[in-house]
Amino acid sequence: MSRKILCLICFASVLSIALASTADAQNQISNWEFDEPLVVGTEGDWWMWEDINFTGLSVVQDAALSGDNAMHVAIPDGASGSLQVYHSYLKLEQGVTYTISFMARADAPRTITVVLMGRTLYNWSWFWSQEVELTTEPQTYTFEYLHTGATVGGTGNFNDDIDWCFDHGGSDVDTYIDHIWLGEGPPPLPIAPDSAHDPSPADEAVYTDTWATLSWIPGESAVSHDVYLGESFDDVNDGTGGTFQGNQELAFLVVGFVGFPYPDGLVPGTTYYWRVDEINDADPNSPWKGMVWSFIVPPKKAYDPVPNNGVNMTALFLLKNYMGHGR
Ligand SMILES: [Ca+2]
Ligand SMILES: [Ca+2]
Repeated sequence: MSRKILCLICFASVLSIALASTADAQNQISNWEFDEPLVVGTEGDWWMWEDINFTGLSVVQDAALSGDNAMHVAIPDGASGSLQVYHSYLKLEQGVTYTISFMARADAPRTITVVLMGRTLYNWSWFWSQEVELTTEPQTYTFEYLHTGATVGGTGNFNDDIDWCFDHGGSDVDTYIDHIWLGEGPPPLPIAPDSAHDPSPADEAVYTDTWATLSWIPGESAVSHDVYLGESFDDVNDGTGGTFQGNQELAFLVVGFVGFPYPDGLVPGTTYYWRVDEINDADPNSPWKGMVWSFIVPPKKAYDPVPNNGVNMTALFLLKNYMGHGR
């Protein structure tokens, strides 16, 4: 394994973390929905061993997994060394069957290896491991493991405990992971996000037409949607500069067409930013502010001018229905 172990062992001496204490005591993974800030290293439960130029772990919205937040493992393009992301302070009791489950997707198909492992005191034992094929689609992976050996871990001491490891070595494809479960019995169902998600055009898409149907999957509790659109990230993020396009019940908005925002058409060479806040006045948590998404309409010369017929037909269909002009 990595030469950084010694360093981590040093860090470990300052740790004093009790095992999963409060909510979800049945699940040994803390912050397993990533709704709390992700603390990596000595102050938290998440760790990395890496020998590539790794940019880190973060919590992101919009991963379309469970709830509004998930963990993003961002790996620089071209990196191909070892990278292990892991959660420490676990315990495996003799005779217990554990359910091991998580949701994940990747920017492109790739393999990761999931391992329940021990370190120094347990002589680098792999108690359980499974190779998992991730795809671009969110999927839930669930396994069972009967721990027949002696009880291990659960000491709260970094060097004595058991780790859950996501081994990302050998590929630079980013992953998104969420809803991680190690418990006696299955995890609860994933949580539908309250924020708008799955934008179309996709975030940061190159969009070659001058009108578009902006659409999204509504949040679980949404009754209506506040839509913001403009050419400034900050204005859209802040809801300033005339970017508010109104509150609506439909989960799409036609733009770049007469009678809609940007009636003269989207302008080639422009990046457009948009955001959808989900609204339900009966829910005290409303509004659920959305991520700022963007798409770019490229300069005409640089791209094939043939329009995307699929997008056009969809837009036309929606527009006709929306305007009440029949089929
Ligand atoms: Ca989550
Ligand atoms: Ca990458």
